[in-house]
Amino acid sequence: MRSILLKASVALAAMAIVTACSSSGGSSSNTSPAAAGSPTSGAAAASTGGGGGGTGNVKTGLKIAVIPKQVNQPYFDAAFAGAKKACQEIQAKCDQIGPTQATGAAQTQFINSAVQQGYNAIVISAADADSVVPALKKAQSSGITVVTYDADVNDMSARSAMITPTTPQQIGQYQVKWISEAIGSGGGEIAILSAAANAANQNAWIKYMKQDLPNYPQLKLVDTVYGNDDTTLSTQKAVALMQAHPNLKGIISPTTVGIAASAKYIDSSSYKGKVQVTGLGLPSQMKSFVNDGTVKEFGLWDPSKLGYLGIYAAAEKISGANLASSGVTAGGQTYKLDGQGVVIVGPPQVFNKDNIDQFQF
Ligand code: RAM
Repeated sequence: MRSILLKASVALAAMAIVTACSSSGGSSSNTSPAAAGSPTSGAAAASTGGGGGGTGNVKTGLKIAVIPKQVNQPYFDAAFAGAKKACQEIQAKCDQIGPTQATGAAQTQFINSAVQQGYNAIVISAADADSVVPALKKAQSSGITVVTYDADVNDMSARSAMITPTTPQQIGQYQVKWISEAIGSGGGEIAILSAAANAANQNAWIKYMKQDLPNYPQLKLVDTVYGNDDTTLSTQKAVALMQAHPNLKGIISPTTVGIAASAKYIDSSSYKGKVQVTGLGLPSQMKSFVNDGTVKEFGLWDPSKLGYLGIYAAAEKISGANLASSGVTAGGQTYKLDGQGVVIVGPPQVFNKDNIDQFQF
């Protein structure tokens, strides 16, 4: 594993130092400003055993289904790489199964089939915060442990824990700050291009963006549209935004699919330099747009950590842990659950011209 220490100075968190890993699915260590739910080291080291894989406290031989919002999506493939690493460590069989369209209805079929196929656990990023709940509850009543990662369900009784990358408030506020910096002091109209209208993660971030916008009186939010994490639809929505709002100065897209689609379109259009784009993206997909100046700054986290912790949370629960009191122990760290069963992995990472080439995911 090759590690590179990178500094990202940001206004909201004084300094975040992230160790970026080049190996697929590698877990990276992370020192972050103290925050609720952030990892603590300690007893964890004893229980995550070394050597022959597996951990002292976790059953081996488990069968775990990882259900992303959609398959063939680089963000979720990166998350699954982390899941696979955890599964190797605990000697579990781990499969990524899921739909090509990010909808709750399509995911429900995969939840039901995971139940029929005898998986011990489902680790899921909910494409729709409500519609997958009945199937997840049915899975739980058949004895299957459910953990959400990346995007939660609205009914917390439908899962044992939720692995979230960073606090929704922080990630909402960062995105407003990035678009403000990209547009400059003159400000102007901005719009949001999101994923699905009922995606809990994007909706939480948008809520906090809206709460923060009064701190930027020079910015005016004129529209919020949904590209459903579909590249074609996201591109169409971005184009429609610019046509409907000729004075638009910026797009915030809090989804790796939407930001890449918007940046790609703007890069080769007359909007380049006129409409700024920021949000949440994968460095591997955004590199060329940052290096040619279409995108100045955006952010994310290491998706592999979500998969890695999701597997450990599920395996520890199955092995008898009370996650609410013990937390989730993975990679030599123990992560506490908050009152809603949510584990916060760490701070976001900001990407710009100075550092983007050094990230591999
Ligand atoms: C997309 C998905 C995912 C989200 C990222 C930022 O890949 O919507 O749920 O967390 O963007």
